[in-house]
Amino acid sequence: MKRNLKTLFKFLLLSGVTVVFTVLLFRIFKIKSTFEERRGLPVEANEVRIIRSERIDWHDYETIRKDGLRSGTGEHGKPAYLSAAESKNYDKLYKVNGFNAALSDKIPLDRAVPDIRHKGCQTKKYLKDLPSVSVIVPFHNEHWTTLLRTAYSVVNRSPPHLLKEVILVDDFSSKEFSKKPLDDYLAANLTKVRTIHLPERSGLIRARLAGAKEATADVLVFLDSHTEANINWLPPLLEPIAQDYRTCVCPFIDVIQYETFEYRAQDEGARGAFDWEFFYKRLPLLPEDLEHPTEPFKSPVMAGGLFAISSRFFWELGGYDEGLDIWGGEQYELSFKIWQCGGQMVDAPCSRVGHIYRKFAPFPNPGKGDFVGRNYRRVAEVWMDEYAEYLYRRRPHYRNIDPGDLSKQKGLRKDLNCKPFKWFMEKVAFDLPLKYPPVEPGDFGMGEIRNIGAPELCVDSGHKDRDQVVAVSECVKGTGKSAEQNFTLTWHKDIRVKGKTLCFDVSDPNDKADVTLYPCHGSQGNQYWRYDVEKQWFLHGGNPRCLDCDPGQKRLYVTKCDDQSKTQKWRLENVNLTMIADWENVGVKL
Ligand SMILES: *[C@@H]1O[C@H](CO)[C@@H](O)[C@H](O)[C@H]1NC(C)=O
Ligand SMILES: *[C@@H]1O[C@H](CO)[C@@H](O)[C@H](O)[C@H]1NC(C)=O
Ligand SMILES: *[C@@H]1O[C@H](CO)[C@@H](O)[C@H](O)[C@H]1NC(C)=O
Ligand SMILES: [Mn+2]
Repeated sequence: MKRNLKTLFKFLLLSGVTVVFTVLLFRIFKIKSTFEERRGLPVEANEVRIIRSERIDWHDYETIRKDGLRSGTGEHGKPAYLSAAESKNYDKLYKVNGFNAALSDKIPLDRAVPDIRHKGCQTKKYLKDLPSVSVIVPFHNEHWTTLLRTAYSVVNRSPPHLLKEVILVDDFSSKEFSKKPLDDYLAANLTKVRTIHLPERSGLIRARLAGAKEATADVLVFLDSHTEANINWLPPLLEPIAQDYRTCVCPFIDVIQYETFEYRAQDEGARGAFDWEFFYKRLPLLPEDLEHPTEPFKSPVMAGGLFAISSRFFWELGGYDEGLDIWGGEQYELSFKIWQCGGQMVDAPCSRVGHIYRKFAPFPNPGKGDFVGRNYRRVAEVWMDEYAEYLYRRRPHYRNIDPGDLSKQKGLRKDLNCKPFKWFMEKVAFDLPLKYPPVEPGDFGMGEIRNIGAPELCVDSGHKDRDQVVAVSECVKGTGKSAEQNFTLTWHKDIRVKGKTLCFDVSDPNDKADVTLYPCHGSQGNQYWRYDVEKQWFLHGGNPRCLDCDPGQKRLYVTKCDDQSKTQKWRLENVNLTMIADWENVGVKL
C-alpha cells in the first residue's frame, strides 16, 4: 500500500514536471516567435521610415534661372511707376481696390520676385515624401491682375506633383470678369486653377469653408487673393505637417507695397499674439528661435489669411465655427482650437508669400450690426474661460451681444477633451501678459521731475524753440504759471507727457544726446527708462546712460552715469515704491 502510494506519487510528480516543462518549452518558443515577429515588423517599418525621412533639395532651378533673366516693369519686385500716359485709370482703379491696380496691369502676371529668404534656406533640404496640396483663395471683387498673379505665382512656384488644385472661391463678386471670363481664362491657361462661385455674399470665413469642402488634397493652404508665392515656398510649409498632421504652419508674410508693388520683407519674424481688445499683435522671437533662423518656430496665433493645415486636422477641429460671420476673430478661434485641442502652430521662415496691404478698405462690410463683436463673443465664450472677462472689461457692450447657439462648439471642445485657456496662456502665450497685461497696472510714478543739483529746475517738454526736444526750465509748481512739467513713468517703462501719447526718446548714441519727444511705441529700445529710487537716477536704454542737465544752458541730455554728479539726480514727485520694487515683474523686460 505504502509502496503503491509512493509509486503513484512519483508518477504524479514526474508527469507534473513533464507538463510544466512542456508548457514552459511551448511558452519559450511562443515568446521567441512573437519576439521575432515584433522585431521583424519594425525592420520593415524602419526601412519605410528611412525612405520617408529622406530629404532632398526641392528648388526648381530651371524656373529660378528663367526668372533670373526677366526684365521689365516690376520685375524682381523692384518698385515700379506709371508714366503720365499710363495714369489714365489710376484714380478710378485706386478707389475700387485700395491699391494701385493700374500699375498692377502693367506688371507681368508671372513676374519674378526677389529671393529675400534667409541665406540658410537656399541649401535647406526637405522630406522627399510630402503631402499633396489644395490651395484655397477666397475673393470678393479682387482686381483681375492681382488675382491672376496670385494664381500664377502658386502654379509656377509649386512642385507640380504636390499641387493638386487651386480653388478660387468667388464670394459673389460683382465685377463682370469674375464669372465667365475668369472661368474661360483659367480653362485655357491655368488648368489646375478653378473657381467656385458662391450664390450669395457669404463673407471671408464661409468662403474659406466652402473652398475647404471642395478641396481633395491632404493639405489645405489658404491664401489671400492679392498675394505672390515666393521661391520654394511649399516644402517648408508641408514638412512640419508631414511630421505631425496636427501642426498648422504659416509662411512669412512679405509686403507688396500698395503704390509701387515693390516686394520687400516685413521683418525677420515674430510670434503672433493679441491684446485684450483682440487687436492682432506680435511678440518677439525667443532666444532659441533666434539660434535657428531657418527652422519653424512656435507661434501662439496666426495672422489670419495665410496658413497650411492638414485637411484631416482641420475637419477634426470642425473647420471654422460656422456661426462666425463675414470676418473677424476666426484666426483666434482656429489658433486657440489648434493649441488647446492637441495641435500646434509654427511659422516657417523659409516659406515666404508677399501680400498687398491695402491703403484703405474699398468694399463696404456686408455684415449687420457689430458682427465682429459677436464673433469675438463667440470665440471668448467657447474657448477663453475666465479670460473672456478681460475682453469684456474693455468692451462692456460685448456682454449684451447675443452670441447665438454655442452648443455645437462647446460640445466639440468637450469631445476633443481640449485644454483650458489658462494652459494656453501659461504654456504657449506665456510672455503675452508682460506686454499686454490682462489688468493694466498703475504707473510707477508721476508729477514733476525736479533736479537735485539745481533744485529750481524741472524737466519741461514745452520748449518751442527746438521742436520736440525736451529741456529744463524754472519749476512752475505752486507759482500759478503754466508749463509742461507733468510726466508719467508708465508701466510700459517709458516717460510720457501728461495727457499725450508722446514719449521721451533718445536715438543718438553719442555722448550728451538730446532727449526728444516721439510717439510712444510701448517702450522698446529708444524709449526705455528706469528710475533708480536710491540713486535718484533716470536710466535710459539697455546700456544705460543717465539723464543729466546743464543748468546754465538749460539743456537736458543723457550721458555716462557718475555717482558724484548732482545734476544726474532727480526727484520724481510721486513714486509708487511697491511697484518700483517689483520692476522686473511689471510690463516689458528689456
Ligand atoms: C490665355 O492667356 C492669354 C495670354 O495671357 C490671353 O491672351 C488669352 O485670352 C487667355 N485665354 C482665355 C480663353 O482667356
Ligand atoms: C499733474 O497732473 C495731475 C493730474 O493729471 C495733477 O493731479 C498734478 O497736480 C499735476 N502735477 C503737476 C506738477 O502739474
Ligand atoms: C502702488 O502699486 C500697487 C501695485 O500695483 C497698487 O496696489 C497700489 O494701489 C499703488 N499705490 C498707489 C498709492 O497708487
Ligand atoms: Mn489681404
